[in-house]
Amino acid sequence: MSEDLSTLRQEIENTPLDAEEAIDAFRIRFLSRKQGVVTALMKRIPEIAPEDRKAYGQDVNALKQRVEERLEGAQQALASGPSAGGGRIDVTLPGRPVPEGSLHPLTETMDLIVHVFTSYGFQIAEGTEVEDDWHNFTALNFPDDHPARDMQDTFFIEEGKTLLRTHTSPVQIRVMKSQEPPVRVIVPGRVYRNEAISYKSYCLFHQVEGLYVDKDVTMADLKQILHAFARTLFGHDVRMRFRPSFFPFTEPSAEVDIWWQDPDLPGGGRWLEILGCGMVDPNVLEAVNVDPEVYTGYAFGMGVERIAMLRYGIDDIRTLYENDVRFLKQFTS
Ligand code: 2U9
Repeated sequence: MSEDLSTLRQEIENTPLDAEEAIDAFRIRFLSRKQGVVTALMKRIPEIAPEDRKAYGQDVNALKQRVEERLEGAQQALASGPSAGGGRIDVTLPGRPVPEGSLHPLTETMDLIVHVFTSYGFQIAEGTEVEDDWHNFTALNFPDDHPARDMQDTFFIEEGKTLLRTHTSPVQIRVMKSQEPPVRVIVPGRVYRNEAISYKSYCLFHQVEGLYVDKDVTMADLKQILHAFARTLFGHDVRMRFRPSFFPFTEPSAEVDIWWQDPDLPGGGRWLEILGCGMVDPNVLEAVNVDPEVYTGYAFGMGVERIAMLRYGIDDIRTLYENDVRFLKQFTS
């Protein structure tokens, strides 16, 4: 008698006990004094190593108890259920647990960010991860000697020609080339940067960028939409500030910080950067044949990892890429 206890446990749980014959067969198989499975397992006790004997005995007892519970439940169901029809279900049994999966924290965060903007009328646009230099840099007003164009910062497939996109902005360039304003798109996707790997940076990450180009789009529109976004992600009372900054593709440019309350910090908290934004630089509009005298636009961009790390209190970006189930299980909703 060498049947593995967990196989037996499964058999005990899964055997249908919906008829007299099935119940009898089940009782004989497990509890018969002479050749029952439980008796055989008990007889094995002397062969078990002394240090394992106690645990083994407890396991066998638990197994026996489960057999008895199932028999009792099945008999009750048979006695109380309708006699016609044959198939009876023991509704007194606890349900079998179904292992539950969950969304990766990055997927969950990305979906939430995209949802905020689609609910304001943004269309989702996506593109390829391999791009050319013109769409990734030139059209976005990067000067020829900008450090991002360096091999140190960008993964080139063919130097100066094809590359792994360093941001999702080339997608907006392609959208603007293919459709007249108004353009209102949100662009989620994976991007690559040739950076030293550490707790705060990885060679790939995810961005969500947005672009709105139309007549009379102003910085006030940008502030309104980003405030709505911050409220959804960080709570209705979120405090935010716009801090002047610089990007080649926007003018003026700003970085947005939120107030992170933490009683352990001097001052009760600190400002944390969550995204960058600005009004689309006229040079960028010209590159895609949109007249900057007629149209204006705002744009913003954020790193999804950064937002997910803030929301969940994750302190090392690499944990988002290791797929350690013990880490991921914490995000089961
Ligand atoms: C077009 C025109 C303008 C997208 C923008 C940012 C500001 C920004 C960073 C946030 C953290 C990149 O992931 S990060 O390192 N992004 O600060 N991105 S404005 O501007 C555009 C995009 C497309 C045609």
